[in-house]
Amino acid sequence: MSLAGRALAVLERNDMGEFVKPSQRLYPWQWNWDSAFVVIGLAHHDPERARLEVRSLLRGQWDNGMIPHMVFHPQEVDYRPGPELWDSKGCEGSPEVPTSGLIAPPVLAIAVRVLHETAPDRAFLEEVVPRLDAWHRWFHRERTDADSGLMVIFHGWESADNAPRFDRALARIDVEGIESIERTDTLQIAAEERPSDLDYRRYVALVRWLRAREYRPEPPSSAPFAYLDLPLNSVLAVAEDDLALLQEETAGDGRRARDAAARLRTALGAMWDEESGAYRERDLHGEEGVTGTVADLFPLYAGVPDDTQARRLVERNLLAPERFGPSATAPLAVTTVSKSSPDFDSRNYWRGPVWINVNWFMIRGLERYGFHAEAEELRRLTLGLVSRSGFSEYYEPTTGEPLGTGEFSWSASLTLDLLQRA
Ligand code: 2M8
Repeated sequence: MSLAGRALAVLERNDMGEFVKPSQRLYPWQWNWDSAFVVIGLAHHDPERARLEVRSLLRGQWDNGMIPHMVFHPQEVDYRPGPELWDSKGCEGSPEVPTSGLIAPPVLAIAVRVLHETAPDRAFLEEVVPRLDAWHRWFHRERTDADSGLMVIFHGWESADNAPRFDRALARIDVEGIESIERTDTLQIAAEERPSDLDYRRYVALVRWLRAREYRPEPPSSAPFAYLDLPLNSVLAVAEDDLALLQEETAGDGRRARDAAARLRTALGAMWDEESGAYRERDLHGEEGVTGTVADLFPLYAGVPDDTQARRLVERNLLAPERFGPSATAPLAVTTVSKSSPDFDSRNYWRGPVWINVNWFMIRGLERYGFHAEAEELRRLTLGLVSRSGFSEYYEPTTGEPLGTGEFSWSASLTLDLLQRA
């Protein structure tokens, strides 16, 4: 079967009717950015199904505009922690369907733009664009850090779970009185490829603290974990551009979204670190610094660096063999943590392995700056990896061994998009 055929078969198997779950057993609910990635792949093959995916995710939207990172459509599944941890029903403005109270990088408007470009449908746009606008406005209202102008995240689950850049912020979280929860992930996946039990106790402690405030700590910097995350802010900048375009297509006014994108770019630009040739992140209760993780490179995707900075970022970091790029001993890229970092772990989740969504963002960033040969090389490497190792959740960078769960929807779906770019 062709690679596209195999990718579509994964999406079909994971299709629950109204939403595509990220994988068969490990992730049985609807996850926010996973669904957006699914829309990007399906846009090329089954736009009507892609529209249904957007609509079912929007069923989880709160009155205040938030689209949470998990939507618990009714079904009997064995997944912990599930809806009981979040207790969304008791929160003002929560929707009919139970949801989480956290968010994910807002890829949805980016996905709707791809869908619009492959299969325009004006009535659909008129239905969803105001909902996307409410979602983006929510960010600026609820999550802006007054000093930097960047959005704050309250939990690793809002970006890259157990990435080493969150270690210090997480270590501060008090787990007194928080029991170890019965996890379902480590029944399926080797413990050394997943976050630790202590991480999970901290995750739960944070959710309890946030739930006590209906997930709206005021100001955002008062949250125990308050972090200026570069991937989320970069994705939001691009999503605002894409929303502006969609608003203009529907005879709306794209000015708010365009201004927001420009403000985010300026704020991201201020995080440039000339010495490392990458961007700094900031823990609002800790230090500012280059983290040695792929997060430091995300502003490339959003078009933040000038051309000189972009070249430096690509040469010194993204494609540098000793850092994130392919090397003789670790030919698979992009690693999620620099191979020169003491925190690099080739097998553990967001602590080093290669992820297909990260490669997709980096390919788009390279294309944006005219690094066409480099983008093409990374695209080929990524397609070669999924051809050989299947649509896994993540991959070991020295061997390409598939890690985490298999038959992972976003790896399949983004493959479909990468195949379109030949
Ligand atoms: C992972 O997150 C879940 C919790 O939400 C987990 O660790 O079990 C992350 O990779 C997240 O980014 C992703 O959306 C989710 C489903 O694929 O899994």
